[in-house]
Amino acid sequence: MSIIGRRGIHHLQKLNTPNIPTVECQNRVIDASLTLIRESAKLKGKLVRALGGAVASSSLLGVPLGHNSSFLQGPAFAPPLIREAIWCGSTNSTTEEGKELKDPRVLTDVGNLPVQEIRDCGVDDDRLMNVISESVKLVMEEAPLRPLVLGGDHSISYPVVRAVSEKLGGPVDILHLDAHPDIYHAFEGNKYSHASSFARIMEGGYARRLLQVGIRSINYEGREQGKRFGVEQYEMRTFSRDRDFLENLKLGEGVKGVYISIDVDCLDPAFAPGVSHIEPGGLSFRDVLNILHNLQGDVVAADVVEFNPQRDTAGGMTAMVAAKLVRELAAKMSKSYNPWEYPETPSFDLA
Ligand SMILES: [Mn+2]
Repeated sequence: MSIIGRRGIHHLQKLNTPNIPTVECQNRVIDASLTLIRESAKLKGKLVRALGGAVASSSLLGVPLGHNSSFLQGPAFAPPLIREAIWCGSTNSTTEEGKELKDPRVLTDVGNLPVQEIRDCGVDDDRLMNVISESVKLVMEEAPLRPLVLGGDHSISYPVVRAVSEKLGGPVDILHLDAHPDIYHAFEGNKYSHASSFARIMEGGYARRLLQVGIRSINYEGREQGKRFGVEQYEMRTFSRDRDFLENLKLGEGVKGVYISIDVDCLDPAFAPGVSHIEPGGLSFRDVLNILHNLQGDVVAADVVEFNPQRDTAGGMTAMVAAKLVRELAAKMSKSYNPWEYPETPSFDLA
């Protein structure tokens, strides 16, 4: 038998043996995944810098991860549906305060981190979380790009915030909109659970202030953990009293900026039924926009998580809701030197 023939048989025998991924295999897939994000971020960074005038520019990074959910894993499928809804022809591409999303200086997209492929070669969550952090840093390397991360379940906020804080060299203030505080020490034994991400963030010292808004599913441990970490928890049952304060927030002064994490279930399920954890009594969409629009602070990064397309209405209502949150966040994050360079965007602010 020829050498080629023997190799062929050997190869087939290998395929027939149980597939035990090696560290070598994992390294290759992780390298390739990060190369994908690095090159994409370089391209978008070059484009934005070539157009000129932007000091901060939002860039989408999809992290399709759903396995750290305690209930349903559908959020892994969210990023492509959010993107589709952002550009849905039923609405125009201008944000409420007048920024043009088709301008790459406002919004670009570096694509998805291939989470499934990384997990398929046996990478565990200790390493996967590091890879997510690395991908966020690669986007931040390409100034003026700032990461606007599409989840995924809420477990991704830990590696994302960690990366932002490490890259900027200090803590940030976090505005966290959610029905849940996600601050269990661990949930069902999983320290990376989507119900524990803010415990990891606070332990790591990545946040100076953590404001949780929209909370209406919180137990004894959630309140105790909140006190332990000095979290400012604004519960829905007192929202009418807190509204004026929350609609006039000023954050991020004296630290590296503001991080905004939006769990779509902060909204009342009447506005956003496509979530894993339906919790009545939430914020209206306009409440959330008022909080975002009026917030004073330098938003250095953000995420929109927990949209579950498998629970959405047939018309994709929650996809549109998640997309509008992303659009308005993109407008909030992007800033320009020269407002007059954006003819379609008269209200570009320098804040
Ligand atoms: Mn939640």
